[in-house]
Amino acid sequence: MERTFLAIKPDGVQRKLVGEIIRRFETKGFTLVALKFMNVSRELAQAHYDVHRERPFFASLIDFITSGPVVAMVWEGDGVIASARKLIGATNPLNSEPGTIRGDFGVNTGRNIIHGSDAPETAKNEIALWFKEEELVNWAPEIKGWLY
Ligand code: FUP
Repeated sequence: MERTFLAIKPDGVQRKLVGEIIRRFETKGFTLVALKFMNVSRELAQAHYDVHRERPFFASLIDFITSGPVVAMVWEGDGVIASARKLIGATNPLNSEPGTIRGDFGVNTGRNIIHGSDAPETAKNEIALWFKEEELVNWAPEIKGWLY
């Protein structure tokens, strides 16, 4: 079963959107595999955003993600990587549709509430970067037979 890494960023936490965001993934039908509320070290932030290291916004990206606690999560389900990206909405808030998390709650490209892995390889790497193997909870909700 496919897994993805999601993180509610400091703005999502400060704006009390944690419950609302988790609700969207639960009600869609995905299964929570791991969750922790944590401060992000600069080392972890830099490793997470390594692909953006040469970009002009890299320093502000690191400052932002380390500015307050985040909710790091792993979710599981059929097609969860692409589906989560759809539920999250486009990076540029001008392109994020109403009904998506960014479309409903965000107006700023930098402060865009939530991160979601963009592909299977990234998901695998991000889950391994943020979580230890023993923090991933293997379980199957009883409702699963009604979804898939
Ligand atoms: P996303 O996958 O939608 O989170 O977006 P990216 O991986 O392309 O970008 C990662 C983060 O960099 C975004 F959350 C916001 C930030 N960013 C900027 O601040 N400016 C840009 O021009 C592009 C991205």
